[in-house]
Amino acid sequence: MKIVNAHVNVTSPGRNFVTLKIETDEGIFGLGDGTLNGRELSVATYLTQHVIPCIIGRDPFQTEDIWQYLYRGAYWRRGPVTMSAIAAVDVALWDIKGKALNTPVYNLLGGKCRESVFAYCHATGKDTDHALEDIARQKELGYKAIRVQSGIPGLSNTYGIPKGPGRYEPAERGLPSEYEWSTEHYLRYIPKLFARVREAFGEELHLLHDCHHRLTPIEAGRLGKELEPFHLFWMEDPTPAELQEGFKVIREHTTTPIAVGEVFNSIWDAHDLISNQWIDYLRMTLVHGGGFTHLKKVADFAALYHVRTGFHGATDLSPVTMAASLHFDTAIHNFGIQEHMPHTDETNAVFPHNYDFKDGLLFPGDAPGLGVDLNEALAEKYPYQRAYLPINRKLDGTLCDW
Ligand code: EZ4
Ligand code: CO
Repeated sequence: MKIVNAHVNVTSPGRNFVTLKIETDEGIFGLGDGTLNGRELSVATYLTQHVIPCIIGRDPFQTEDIWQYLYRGAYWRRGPVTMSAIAAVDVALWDIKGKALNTPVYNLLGGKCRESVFAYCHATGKDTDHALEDIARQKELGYKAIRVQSGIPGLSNTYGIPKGPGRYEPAERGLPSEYEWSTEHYLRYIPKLFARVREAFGEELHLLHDCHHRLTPIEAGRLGKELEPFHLFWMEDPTPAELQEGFKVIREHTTTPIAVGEVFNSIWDAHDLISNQWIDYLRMTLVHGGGFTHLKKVADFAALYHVRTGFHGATDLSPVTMAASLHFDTAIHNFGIQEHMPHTDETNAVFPHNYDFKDGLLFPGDAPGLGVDLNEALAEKYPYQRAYLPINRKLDGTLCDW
């Protein structure tokens, strides 16, 4: 089998998505996601101008060699644009393999380690009462694990908290808006929030929390320690991870489990975090982490150190990545949990898929390949629109970490 054609689709059914479609001489095609929030067109151009011409004529079954060719052959290694582009190719090739062999991709990765994928969702509110109401709503939908975020008293707006009614989407159209941040206000409030949550919902519900990289290691240590009585499933992205040994400081101060890595794109972002056992869950995901071929190696390495996966699953990862993630989650031994932020109806119509949600669990479906398609005629009705994540400033105007 040979790759005969490939093209990039950019569409915006509510938010932007970049999808690579690879076609073969046997009429089988595969899909890969290359969406990079706020930098979508750079991946689209990288693929169209620099990658697609190099893969035409190759055997789509050679996923390892093509991965190495794109990673080592480019000279410039790593980085979110490069690794998202490589991921788009890699995931599309595994989709082709599955379809050619008439089997779901999870069977190619190791087969079923479990029947379903444990998922967590988001509950948010502008204050504690509204957060509690949203938790109740999410529980009704069947979720047994819920990430809880809330507006912070004293701050007029906070990232992750919807400004109005309707479905929340982190990327906002137009140029980046600006939000407020104060670590002092935040650290005073969050332990009280979780005390109220446990009081209202008891011990059984799994609770998660995302710090969005805003704390220093010692501040994260303090927060983790104060949250210990509430037994969180994890505390996410406590501090930016460029300095991996920063997590040693956090670890020395708290037993609250730590998750990090939604912005990672290579094992070299996580090597020290994993091998020193400074984290419990790795959030690096297929689309930004080089696809199945790289993530499988990363997950196997993490398994040696008792680190489990907790893939990023926000709406900026397309249904192609959600499908791919569910195959991966199903097939690896050290799966931990999968983030689930459902896409809009418009997005689901552009990407018809076989995966399913029921009672807090996700199911990859049994269709050959990934089990996800792209309705290109419908996608055309939603042209790209500039959109960015907001930026965050401290009350004195200093720009925050993300
Ligand atoms: O900020 O997906 O854990 N989930 C998150 C998300 C991210 C967005 C950024 O692209 O932190 O809300
Ligand atoms: Co996060």
